[in-house]
Amino acid sequence: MEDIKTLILELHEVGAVKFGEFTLKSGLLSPIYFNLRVIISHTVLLREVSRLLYKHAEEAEVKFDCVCSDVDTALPLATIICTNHDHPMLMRRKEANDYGTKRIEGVIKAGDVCLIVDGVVTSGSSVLETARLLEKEGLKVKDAVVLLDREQGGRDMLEAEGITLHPVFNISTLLDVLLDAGRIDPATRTSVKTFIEGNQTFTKSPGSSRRASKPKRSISPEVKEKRVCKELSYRERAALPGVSPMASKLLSLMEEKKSNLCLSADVIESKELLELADTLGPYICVLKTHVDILEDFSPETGSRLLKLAQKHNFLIFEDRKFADIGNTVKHQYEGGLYKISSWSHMVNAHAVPGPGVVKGLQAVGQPLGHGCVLIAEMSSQGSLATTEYTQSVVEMADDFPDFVFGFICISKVSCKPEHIHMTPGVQLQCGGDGLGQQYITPDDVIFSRRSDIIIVGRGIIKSEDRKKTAEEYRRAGWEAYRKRISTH
Ligand code: S5P
Repeated sequence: MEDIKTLILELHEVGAVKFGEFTLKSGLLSPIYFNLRVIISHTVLLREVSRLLYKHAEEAEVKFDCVCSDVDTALPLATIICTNHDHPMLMRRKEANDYGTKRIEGVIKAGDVCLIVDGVVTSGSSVLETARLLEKEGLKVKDAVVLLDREQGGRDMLEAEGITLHPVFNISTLLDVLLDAGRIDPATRTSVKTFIEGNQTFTKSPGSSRRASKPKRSISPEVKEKRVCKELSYRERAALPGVSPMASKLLSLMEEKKSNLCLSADVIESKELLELADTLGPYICVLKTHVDILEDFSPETGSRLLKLAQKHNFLIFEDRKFADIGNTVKHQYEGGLYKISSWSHMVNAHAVPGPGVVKGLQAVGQPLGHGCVLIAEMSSQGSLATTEYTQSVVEMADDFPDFVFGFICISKVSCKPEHIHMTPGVQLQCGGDGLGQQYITPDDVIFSRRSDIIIVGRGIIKSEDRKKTAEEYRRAGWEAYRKRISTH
């Protein structure tokens, strides 16, 4: 324990843990922030963290043949462990390499047991994703050793998936040590604890675990209330007093059709687009178009699409990604060749130009009962829409509550139940397309990342049986939603 106390104080000293107000990747404001990357500049500390990680795995009698880490903070730690103790190493890329979809580097020996090494665990989804990729290659994963467990549900989630998490220390220990040493005051400790308890990512359902469950910590009524509010059903959210007409309509039809699937109908002929709308209409809540890739668009395409939307009860979303000054987008939305506002129920916009872009769109769309989602994050590799930008987009939405009803994002970015989160870059298998697109699974999107709608294009369009595949995606998205509602 003395080792761990000293380590925590040193991590605090070098700025690997900070207190204040920080916007997380998810858009949430957090009173604590970890940046383990700084330790690579402190060689003694780097060695010490590696030593404790290894010692911890040894004490837990973890048996393994090789070690794997992400190409990130944990990579130098895993490298030190492997070179000191002669273990072969693997590493997981975040994205597929340039030539294909390979994401695990190193010599893979099918059947070997692999220990995952990581820095900080929150929901556990990153460890789980690495484990799944290793398992796809024929390796077995039973344990993960990490420096810090944020105690937000990652340990239980991984346990339910058959992986034991071995954290060197958890956030409660960290807070106690820093408080005892006079580095933080009691109010800071309380605010971090409240944040952690109010932002749990997983609650164990009875029988979901392969191992014995540890008792749940008690939660204050206030926090419990907040948590219940966060996980309202689509139906309940549709009836909230502050919800916009578009969000209310969409949430109601999602519940009615038991579908949180948006089809991205990226085809180049109107005939195929209309066929898709007619055959897959029953499985989807939204049909997303890119009207400017159609080679033969005519006003009739728009009006026929609208009739099909009525027939099958879905909404049309023109993915125009408006990104200009208000006056220009106003013309682009209602005029030109496509007259988007005459047939599309919703559109999206980048927030880069500032609120004027939304004002321009709102002037056209709101009188027609239409709505808009803002692009808070993108699924593509190297996207610049992160952290502070994402947070500013979420704030901008608050200024247009009757028109902006949600976000394009990769994880839930707003705590308001009136906001709908729509996530692209979804396929049943993780991977990429060689042009920067990055895919995550429906379960990851809806359950772990708590988004509301999966946007699926080529996963369905390029399949041999589009109807069967659309139903598979519908079911996967809906089951993930049911699981989320019943466990959070
Ligand atoms: O960040 C984004 C935002 C969008 S709207 N990433 C995306 O991929 N999209 C759109 O979603 C993209 O333009 C395409 O129409 C769809 C994804 O298609 P898929 O074939 O990769 O599933």
